[in-house]
Amino acid sequence: MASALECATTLLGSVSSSGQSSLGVVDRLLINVSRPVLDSSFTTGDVLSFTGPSGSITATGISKISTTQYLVNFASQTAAGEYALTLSSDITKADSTKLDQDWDGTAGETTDDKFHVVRQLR
Ligand SMILES: [Ca+2]
Repeated sequence: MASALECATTLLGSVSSSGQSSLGVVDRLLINVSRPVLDSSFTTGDVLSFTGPSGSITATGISKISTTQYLVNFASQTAAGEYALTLSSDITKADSTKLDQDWDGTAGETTDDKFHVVRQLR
């Protein structure tokens, strides 16, 4: 039984050496998972699709910040518009269960439990 959001995201911009964000430039997506993720279970292979206004974007790496926070890294994007990310339900949590994005109690369903999100860059 799931009651909490499994994943949520935020688009993050580049941070310069002075610590300032450059507006209109993004190169990372922050993924917040509601429960800890098993080490090494979240990889670029779990990024099923990632597209922006200029087309397909390649995830260059996954960085672990904590067991519930990961960054999807990609080449800097500046185009305003929609960015859509789909993650595989194969991402495994520390309790060995997979994602249950539709909260039906059955984890890891190939279609129903994919994580899909659209974020706007303005
Ligand atoms: Ca499910």
